[in-house]
Amino acid sequence: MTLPFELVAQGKVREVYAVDDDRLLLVASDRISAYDVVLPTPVPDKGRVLTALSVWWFEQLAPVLAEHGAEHHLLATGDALLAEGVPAELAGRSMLVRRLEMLPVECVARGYLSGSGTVEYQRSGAIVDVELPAGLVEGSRLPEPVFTPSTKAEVGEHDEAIGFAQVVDAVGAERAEALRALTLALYRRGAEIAEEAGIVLADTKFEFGTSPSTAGPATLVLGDEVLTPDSSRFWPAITWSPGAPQASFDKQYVRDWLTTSGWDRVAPAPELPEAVVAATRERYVTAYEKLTGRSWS
Ligand code: Q0Z
Repeated sequence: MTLPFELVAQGKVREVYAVDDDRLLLVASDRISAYDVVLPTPVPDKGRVLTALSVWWFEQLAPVLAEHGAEHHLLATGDALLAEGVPAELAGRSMLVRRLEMLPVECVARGYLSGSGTVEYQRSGAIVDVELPAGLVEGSRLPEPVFTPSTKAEVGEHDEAIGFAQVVDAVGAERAEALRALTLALYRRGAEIAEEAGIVLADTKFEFGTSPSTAGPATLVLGDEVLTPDSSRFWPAITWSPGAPQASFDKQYVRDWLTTSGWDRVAPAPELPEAVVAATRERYVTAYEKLTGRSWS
């Protein structure tokens, strides 16, 4: 699909276009990645479901943002974008957002130990400068959610965990404190809502910016996508069992099939069978329906 806008950033599964000086269009595709590789088979409706989920979360999190004197970047989505020249085929998986000056840190919150957090913990008993109690295992719930920021890696690289002092160096002490407090407050509210829906929100990554147009002291603005399975770890609460890697809410069928396929995890990945695609699509729809209490269609 060619858009009447300039492409300004491209991720593995989504793109950013410039609409004008003040606004961007974030377009989510139906592409899916597994083991860091984009698969050749799209998952129908993934882009629309994740966009709808992000939009819903922006609404849910608005009170938390307001308590902290912060805002979000979402301006419009769906059919409202047709008037801006967004083609109908893309409107449902697009968000029109305020163009921000993005802060150069990934704001990660973890309520459970997993992945690179577990690796760091096993090595040092901490995640960089955040000390954790002894005896935790992959999948453990942490006594309190923790702020474990990371650098923004270049495409193809992995984000690297940084200490709070590096956040201070990057954005200043006052803003670093505000980012930590806001990240943890947003995570706590998100995890509470997810828990009520039978989903463990193990961890998530937020990106913040500041708005060049906001008058007075710079306001923190929540950007990017929020609390989707692509920016977070979602686990089914019913199978949560610390001590081994947890089943992924959305990608478990894909990972299981790729493992049994004998693929060596070096690109290119094989095409997914229809049944795996259908089951995975269903998982995205189920996550949307459980969280929002709305029917997908
Ligand atoms: C976010 C990203 C994606 C690749 C740019 N409101 C904003 N203002 C300025 N910049 C951004 C945003 Cl959201 C911005 N990214 C991350 C998103 C594909 C990279 F969809 N890049």
